[in-house]
Formats: sequence, C-alpha cells, structure tokens
Amino acid sequence: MERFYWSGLSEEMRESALSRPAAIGDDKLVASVREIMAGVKSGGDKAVSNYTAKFDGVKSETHLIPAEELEAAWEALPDADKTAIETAKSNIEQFHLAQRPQDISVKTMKGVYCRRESRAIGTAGLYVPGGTAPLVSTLLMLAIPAKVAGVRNRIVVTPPAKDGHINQAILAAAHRCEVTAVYACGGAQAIAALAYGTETIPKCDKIFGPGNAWVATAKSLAAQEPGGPGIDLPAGPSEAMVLAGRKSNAVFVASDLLSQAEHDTLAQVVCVTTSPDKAQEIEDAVQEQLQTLPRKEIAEQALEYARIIIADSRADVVDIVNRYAPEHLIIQMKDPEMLVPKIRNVGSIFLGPWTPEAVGDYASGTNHTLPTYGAARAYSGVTLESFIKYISVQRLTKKGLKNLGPTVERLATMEELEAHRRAVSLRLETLND
Ligand code: HSO
Ligand code: ZN
Repeated sequence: MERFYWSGLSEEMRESALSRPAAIGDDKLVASVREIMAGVKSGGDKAVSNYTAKFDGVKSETHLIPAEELEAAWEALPDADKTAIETAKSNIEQFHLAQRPQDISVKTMKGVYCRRESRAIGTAGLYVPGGTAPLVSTLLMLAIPAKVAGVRNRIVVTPPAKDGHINQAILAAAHRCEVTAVYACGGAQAIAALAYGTETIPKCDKIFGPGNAWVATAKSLAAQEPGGPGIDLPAGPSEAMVLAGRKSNAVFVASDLLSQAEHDTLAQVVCVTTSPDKAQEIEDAVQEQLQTLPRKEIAEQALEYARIIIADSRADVVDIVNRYAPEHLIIQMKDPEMLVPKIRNVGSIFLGPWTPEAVGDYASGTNHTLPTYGAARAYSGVTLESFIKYISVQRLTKKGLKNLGPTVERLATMEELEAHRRAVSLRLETLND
C-alpha cells in the first residue's frame, strides 16, 4: 500500500493521494459503447445475441429465462442458502419499508392548496453483475425495494457464464423476490436493450444497478438521450475507506480492506490512521490475509492502488473522508458515533469493530448499491425513493385565486407573458362581476 503523511503533502499531492484508479468516460470506451448501443437500437434481440456471442462467448437466440427455471432453481437451493436469503430479504424489506414516503399537503395561503403524492415508476431494469463473482446480493438489493415501492415490471438482466448458464442462486433469488422476468445478457448490450427495448426485452423507465466501466458508461449514455431512461447513480468499481485508531484491531481493519479489494482489480481501498505504528501493523495483516484468499490475484492487483494515509488529527481524518467521498466508510476509531455528524460525503457508514462492511453488502438491511468515484458528493445510494417519483397537485378555491391572482398577474407582467396574465385576469374579472 502506498503510504502518505497528510500534513506534509502539498494540495496537489493531496489530490493525487486521493485519486481513483479506474478511468470511466475514457474516449475509446465511450466510442465502443456508443457503437454497441446503436447496434442494439437498430438490431434488437439479434444484435444482443451477437454481442453476447462476441463478449461472453455464449451463443443463444433467446435471452428470456423461463419462469419454471427460476422456480426450479429456488427448489434446488440448499436449505442453508434459502435461510440466508430469507434472513437478508426480511432485513432489506424492513429497512426499505420504513422509507415509504408520506404524502404532503400544505395550505400555502387561504384557499390555495398544494400537495405532493408519490407514484412508483412503471418499469425498472435491474442490472445484476455476473462475471468473476455473480452477485446474488445485488439482485436482493434491487428487486426487493422495487417490489416494496410498487414497481409493476421488475426486469432483471444478468450476463451468462461461458457455458451459457446463469448462476443458480441468482435465479433462485429472482424467483423468491418475484421479479417479472430474467434475461441472460449483460454488459453495454444489456443496458441498451433495457434503454430501447427489443422484441422480447421491455423498454425501461429507469435502469438500476452496479457494473463495470462498460455498464456504467452505457447507463450514462442512455440517460443523456432525449427521452432516455433515468438511471439510479454512477456505480462503478467498488471502494472502501477504513479509519483506524491507535487501538483498532489491525486484523479486522485488514479484513475490511481486503473484502473490497477482492471485488475487482480496479477496486480501491484506502486506510486512514492517526497512528504510524498501526499503519505498519495493518499492512502486515493485509499481506498475511492476502496469501490465503482464493481471489488473491484480483485483490493483489487492486492493492496496487491502495493507499494508507497517516493523519495528525481527527479533524484531518474528517477532511480526508469528505474530499474522497468514499462509497463505504468503516470507522474503527474511538467514539465512532461522534464522527458521523461531521461526515458529509459518503455512500454508507459502518461503525465500530463489530460492523464489518460485509454485513451491509449482504444482509443488515441497508442497500449496497452506492455511489462510487466521488459521486457521493452529489448522490445517495439506492433507496426506496429511487423507485418512486413525486408529483405535485394543486387546487385553488375562488377565494384562493382572489388572494393569489394579483401576485401572478404582476409576475407575468414582469416576464411580459401576456397570455399567462390573462389566464388569471379573465377569471378574476368573472369573480368581480
Ligand atoms: N461491496 C459491493 C457489494 C457486494 N459485496 C456484493 C459483496 N457482494 C459494492 O457495494
Ligand atoms: Zn462487497
């Protein structure tokens, strides 16, 4: 892990100490993704099949997985796996159910009534990554809130493995979470299919889920098109920042750093500590645990971008967190709760030694679809509200228009929009008769 002493760094060096490895938005990548998307837009299912053959090495005419296959996958799942899915599902459901929005109704003036009501979006496209680690938990994190929010069509896409199959646990969880349909396709072509619709894959109103640079780029390009779908947030390669105090358990800290590093060669882990001795202890623990990890090679590559930053004070620690805006923040320092109010930019926070980041990834109840790459400065992670839109409704009584009308007439005159003024004046005249 590259080591930095924060107080000795210039502004420029601080920026570079907190820079990210992955290059989203790279010109060549954008051009390739654009081409794939145009291909799917004009070629539909056939184009999706061609790209699936090209990129995933899987030949198949159809992508829809029959509902019976989903049910069979659930039935065949070992009981212990079923129980784990049920427990995670129950916790995720509880936390997202509690997020149901309240309608708002306000009388802003006598006779002027304004309300806000919520509506679920109609069709949600849910991207579940496959690749080296098929993420059954991502299916839970997207499908459960979509259902709780009342989204009618919950469409899952997920890339097939080289043998053409989809991970059985993903299919089983899809059945248990009652998704509308699962399609075996991934990458930019799957996002394009959700954005434009094909003969078999429905066009979606909003696309959700994390993915590699191709998926993230396709999502943002789709969202930029006129009439294109909404997207949840820019979620790229995973990242974690761990804050370690003088007395923190180096083994625990190392395990959290590695649990992010094993995701992706482009994942980034950063440890911030106020203790140089602890920094060494943590680095040693990382090396020791790394040796026995089945995904050692991936984690090792990710560790090339890993940083360990030594800060002089808790105030500097907070400054580092807010500058970096990590997807996950694990606080293993004294009085972790005291730091929370000072932290502005982060996806999700994990407090104390008994809250490994992995609990939020799977089953505590919070959502693991979180903003990466500093997007936590402007975005929240997926919540129930991500699946909901708000509409406003207003009603004025005669008295209300008498009260408010002159204000609107005046403002319309200021903007020189005569038709607007008249829409009020004509009515007020009838009231004066
Ligand atoms: N840490 C990942 C989520 C995940 N981890 C899924 C394990 N499975 C991104 O937040
Ligand atoms: Zn994870």
